Amino acid sequence: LNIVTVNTNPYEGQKPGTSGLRKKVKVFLQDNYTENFIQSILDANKGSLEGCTLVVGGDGRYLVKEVVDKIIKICAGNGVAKLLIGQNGLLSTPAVSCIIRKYKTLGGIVLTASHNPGGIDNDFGIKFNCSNGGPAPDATTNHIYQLTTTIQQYKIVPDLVCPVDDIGVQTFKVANREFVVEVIDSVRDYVDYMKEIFDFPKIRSLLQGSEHRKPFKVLIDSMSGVTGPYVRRIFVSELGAGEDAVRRVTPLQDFGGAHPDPNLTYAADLVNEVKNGDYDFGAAFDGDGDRNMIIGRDAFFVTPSDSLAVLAAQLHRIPYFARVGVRGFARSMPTAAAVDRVARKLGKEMFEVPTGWKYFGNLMDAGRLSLCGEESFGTGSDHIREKDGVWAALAWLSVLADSGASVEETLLRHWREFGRNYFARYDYEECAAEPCARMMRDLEEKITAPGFVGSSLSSGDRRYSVQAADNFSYKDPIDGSVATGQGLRVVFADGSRLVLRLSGTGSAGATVRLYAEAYEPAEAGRRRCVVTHAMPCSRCWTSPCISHSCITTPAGTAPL
Ligand code: VG1
Ligand code: CO
Repeated sequence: LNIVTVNTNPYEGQKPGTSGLRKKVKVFLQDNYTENFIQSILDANKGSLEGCTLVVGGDGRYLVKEVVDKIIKICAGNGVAKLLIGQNGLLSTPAVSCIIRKYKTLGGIVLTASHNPGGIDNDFGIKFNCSNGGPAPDATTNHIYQLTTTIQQYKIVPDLVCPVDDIGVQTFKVANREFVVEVIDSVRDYVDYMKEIFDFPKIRSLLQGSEHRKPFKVLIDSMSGVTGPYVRRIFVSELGAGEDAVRRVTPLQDFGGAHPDPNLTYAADLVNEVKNGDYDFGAAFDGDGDRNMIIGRDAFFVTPSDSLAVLAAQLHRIPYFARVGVRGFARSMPTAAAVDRVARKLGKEMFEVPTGWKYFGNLMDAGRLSLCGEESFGTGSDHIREKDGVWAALAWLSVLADSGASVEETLLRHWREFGRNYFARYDYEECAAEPCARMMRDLEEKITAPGFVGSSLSSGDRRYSVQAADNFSYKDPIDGSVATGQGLRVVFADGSRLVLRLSGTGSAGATVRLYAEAYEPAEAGRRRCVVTHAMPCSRCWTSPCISHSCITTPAGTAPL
């Protein structure tokens, strides 16, 4: 087979954002658009390509299979020795990370726009992960971007035919060199790893119940994303949960027309089923399987920031951590600071990084970080270098199996011990970019002007005095790299915060995110009704609470 060099011209705007290059499918369909970006990824790795192995897979959305085919042909044209590809092009984001690490490959290419809708009129994305299994750091993505601005040609083997429907090894001769494509079982390596991390028999007996204990009923929702086969293998085959314990476990190119984002809005179906049915636990995952939502009986909602804090406090219940020990904790800057209180109590190091999982990798590689999370339904640990939805659900089930408590009891106990960080996020999507940028500049000027720090703001009967305000910047403690302009934050004396930033994952226009956090110490409990609270109710996550009449108790919230 021959390598063909094709002349091309650069496209503007191929700059990876928070998590890879995300655009509308139709943008990727332009002549050479996708080829240019793939070639630029490979060029950024020039010098390491010869003899290397790369992992390739995606979340099953529209265009994944076509782009897998392009990647195969362009990798063959650039001296890559071997590709490990998930069957049918399917690999969850955490599975890619797991496989890169297990087989010590040079990296991987993940095809996903995560929780964004799929289909010809919606989104697609391409992300490069490095040899540690994590999303490429800023230096690498900037390098890739630079290359896209000057690209003149790409190399491809147009006649190479390599179907990915069946597991097995295919060998090709490309310009006198051997090129190997191994199509692998999408779930096996990941499931094997989960069985090392968690005590599956213990979770199984929780779910099945015993003479003395009712079965613990779960409902797991894959939202027609890539986790379907993983969920089926783990929850049905391994943990014996039964077919009625899982929903939407067939990956669909358009996610059934839904928005595969596991939160109270887009996973409302699951929330209602758990609320109206006899379930002790519900979980949902996003399109590519790295996000998770956890709810308890009666759809008791666990905020991602609380989920991180609870797991941090109870990591000893998970065999992996009992074995390897617990190092520090971390969260992204907008994530509520509940976990910080756990770190303080346990005497662990605590890191606050910019939004995006790529900022956790160095700390993990340096052995300083065990558990981290983001308010955007991301939770994970140093078992891999991506956030991991299915892992988070298994972590929760491990904690509950060991403690014997329900989800709600677990949260109430946590708040009783640490107090509670109320949290809300508002998203303003597809706004015009220029006025948003101007607003951010104006606001930055206001909050950094002399006199703002030390002033006070009020809401209801509360006064908040401004302790600090800035545009967040982060210096990586391991390699010293600096990320600036990561979001405006106003920090109040009692630890409450307001954060405003522009999203880096949107495929069109600008998205503004406003995050609000207010801390209530445990002893402040009985002071007032959650209905009139500025922050949302723990059960319905709306403010004011519309479906529950809540009062605060020293423990948190309880129905009237
Ligand atoms: C969003 C979230 C961020 C997350 C990122 C990727 O980014 O806020 O916490 O890491 O998505 O998640 P942004 O820049 O739009 O706020 V995923 O599951 O889309 O890979
Ligand atoms: Co995702």
